[in-house]
Amino acid sequence: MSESKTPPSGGWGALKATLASIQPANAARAVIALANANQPGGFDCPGCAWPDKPDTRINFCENGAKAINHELDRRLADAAFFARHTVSEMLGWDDYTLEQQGRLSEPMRYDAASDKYLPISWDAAFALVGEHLRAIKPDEAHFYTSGRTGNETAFLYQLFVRLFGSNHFPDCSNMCHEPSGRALNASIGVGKGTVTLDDFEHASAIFLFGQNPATNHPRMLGTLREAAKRGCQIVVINPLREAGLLRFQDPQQPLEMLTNDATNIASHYFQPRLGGDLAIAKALIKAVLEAGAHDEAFIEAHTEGFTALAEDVLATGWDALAEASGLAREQLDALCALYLASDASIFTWGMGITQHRHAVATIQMLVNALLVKGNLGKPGAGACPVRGHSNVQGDRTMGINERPSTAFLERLGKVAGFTPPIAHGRNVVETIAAMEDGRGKVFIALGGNFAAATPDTPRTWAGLRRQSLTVHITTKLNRSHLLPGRDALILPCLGRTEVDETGGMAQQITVEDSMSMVHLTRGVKPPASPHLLSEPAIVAGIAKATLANSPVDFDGLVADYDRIRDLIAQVVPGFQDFNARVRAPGGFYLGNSARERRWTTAAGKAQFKVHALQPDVIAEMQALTPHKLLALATVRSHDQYNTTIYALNDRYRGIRNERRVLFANAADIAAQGLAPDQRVDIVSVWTDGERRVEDFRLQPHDIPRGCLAAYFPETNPLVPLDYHDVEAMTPASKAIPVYLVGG
Ligand SMILES: Nc1nc2c(c(=O)[nH]1)N[C@H]1C(S)=C(S)[C@@H](COP(=O)(O)OP(=O)(O)OC[C@H]3O[C@@H](n4cnc5c(=O)[nH]c(N)nc54)[C@H](O)[C@@H]3O)O[C@H]1N2
Ligand SMILES: Nc1nc2c(c(=O)[nH]1)N[C@H]1C(S)=C(S)[C@@H](COP(=O)(O)OP(=O)(O)OC[C@H]3O[C@@H](n4cnc5c(=O)[nH]c(N)nc54)[C@H](O)[C@@H]3O)O[C@H]1N2
Ligand SMILES: [Mo]
Repeated sequence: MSESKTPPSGGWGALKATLASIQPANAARAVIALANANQPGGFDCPGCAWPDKPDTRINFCENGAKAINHELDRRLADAAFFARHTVSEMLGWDDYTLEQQGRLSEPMRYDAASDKYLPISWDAAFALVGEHLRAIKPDEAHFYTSGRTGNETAFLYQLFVRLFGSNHFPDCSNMCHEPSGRALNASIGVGKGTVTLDDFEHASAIFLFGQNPATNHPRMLGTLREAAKRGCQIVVINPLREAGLLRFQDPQQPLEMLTNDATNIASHYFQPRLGGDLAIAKALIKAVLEAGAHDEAFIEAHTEGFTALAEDVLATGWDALAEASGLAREQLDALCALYLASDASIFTWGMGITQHRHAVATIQMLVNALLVKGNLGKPGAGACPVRGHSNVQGDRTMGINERPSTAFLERLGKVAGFTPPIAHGRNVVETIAAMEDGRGKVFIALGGNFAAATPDTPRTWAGLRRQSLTVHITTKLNRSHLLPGRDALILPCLGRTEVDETGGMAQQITVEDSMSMVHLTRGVKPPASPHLLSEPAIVAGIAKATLANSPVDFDGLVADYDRIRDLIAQVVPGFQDFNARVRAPGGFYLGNSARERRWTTAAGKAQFKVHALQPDVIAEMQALTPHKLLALATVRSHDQYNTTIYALNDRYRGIRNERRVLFANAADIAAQGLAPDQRVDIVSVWTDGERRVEDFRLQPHDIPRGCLAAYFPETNPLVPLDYHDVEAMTPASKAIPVYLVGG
């Protein structure tokens, strides 16, 4: 599967790009910082949630280096900068330009009269938040969280919000792995992945569904490389042929670099249509059943619902499955044969699976496929949702959850001495609707870029502008800061790479990776500005200014984060002796009940879940328009971190210096009477009308007919707010029904 003309992923290209991401004036700081990335006594790379490999000297990748170097930015978006530019002017800049303005350096308050942000003291800023929050009902405020926030801040934040009286915790997970948590919890009793790095050393086949690790989790390629080298089958299921998954040169392997050698990663590559994965999972099950290869002893001892599943799957014809998957029958057979031949399989998945209308159903079908072969709770096998943000999993563990369990709330209330609200709160989609129709009045964001990351951009923007107060706790300028409510604050915080001396001592925080390892992280660089506060200090400041007679001593907690950890130890299961255990080298493993074949579902067994093949959204919407509809997936380029645009290239897909690119099958381009490189508008079709983005260049790509891909956030105006997973409400941004209009 080697495509020898294209350079491998990683390798010298990655090294060159790593060096290019360092600002020359910043070289010494950058090198020291990178040497501390994912090292004992250093900081956890803020890039992604892939676990650290113990005892590795260089434990970062090209894209982690970009994340670190952008945080170390020496430029400052300070008061003088804000004095020069109105908010309306900056709203006209692109995301790349906003990111280039450097680190936010002091608290700023929006002044509507001049349309500018003006400096404000920390005390006055906290008082302003307190004033606004005390003037409304708890139900009228929303508290967003992005997944960079460490465990201590997350815990403190949810404690404050629940003392205030709300469970309105929209978070980036709602747009990301929410369906994974939902699906896994119902199927196997735990909402997290069941594998550890060690399993990758014992699998006979690893199936990668809908993810692009060469860009989004480059250190995962090191793990896959090791597996490929010992003969493990690496099976990719992805409509786009992602060059980065074909061959990889490991920048952490000097010999491979010097000899310019590379390892083939994908041994097999299948290109279904967008959303074809539910049918694929059903096909895998059908093949196992027809071959009599199901693990009867496991099914009998550990599961419930097998008969119903088997009946449903056996009644579904092969042609229907091939048709729904978008794979030719022979290809589907070949894929099934690989699963049959493997005695220990790992399924990994990313946004290509979760951002669909039937994401929960698809994930549960993947879990069914693992269960029928007993591929859960044995070495080299299991489920591996590959998380995004470096602490997105930890934030959930800490209680950033709009649907908290009653057990969690009871413990929290008992330990902190109050009665937490029990009504479920709003997720991202519900929050946008509430802000738009006036139910929401105050919006507070702990990190992230709500205005750019969310669906249906004009509606989100209208909602933000309708707020009486918007607050962003943040490191760098982004779109969300430019959509102020009537009152608005930018509260700049320390980044993870920076020394935190809150309370006059060097503080550390903790994070949890995608495989449930919890460990310490400590900044090593001097802060970008002396006026920054740590995230916990900002949350405490807001809490004190808002809550009268709080039973919690927020000042005392932020004076020494060990005290926050002591509180966490009493509330969150698995964190007993937190302070002691997290100080062990490498931290500790939280464990996973399904991995031990303990099923914490209501029935005490793993659940087979039956789901029919789902009606095709594109066909459904076709009834509403005479134009020929195609399915559009919104994906990341190699040079972006979600809404942060580092540069305008997408090396592995051959794109340079542009972002308004639309990847399409050459035959579709021709069939539409269009030509490669022609500029087109993209129009999405939904029950409530059409949405449009303009001026995209058509780029022929190896992608099935009927499927398109383009980058987000530029395409977010196309995603209808109520087009989302039917259960988890994750925006379905991987299969938007669209037609093209030639320019
Ligand atoms: N450098 C960098 N690293 C990151 C991020 C970043 O933006 N930049 N973001 C972080 C975050 S928050 C996350 S969640 C992860 C995201 O990491 P990924 O899950 O890799 O995210 P995407 O770029 O959305 O890529 C999705 C992949 O799924 C494929 N795909 C799309 N639709 C389908 C489908 O229907 N079926 C199948 N089988 N495949 C499909 C696409 O072709 C693409 O290769 O990365 C994290 N790491
Ligand atoms: N169409 C489409 N939309 C998507 C996706 C998609 O695939 N397609 N992916 C979705 C996914 S998976 C996710 S996770 C979301 C991401 O949504 P978000 O998490 O909201 O977005 P990010 O771009 O990661 O946030 C970047 C901002 O975080 C702030 N920041 C960075 N570091 C820190 C820090 O240490 N502390 C604080 N307080 N702030 C910091 C900076 O100001 C930066 O501008 O987007 C979602 N949106
Ligand atoms: Mo994500």
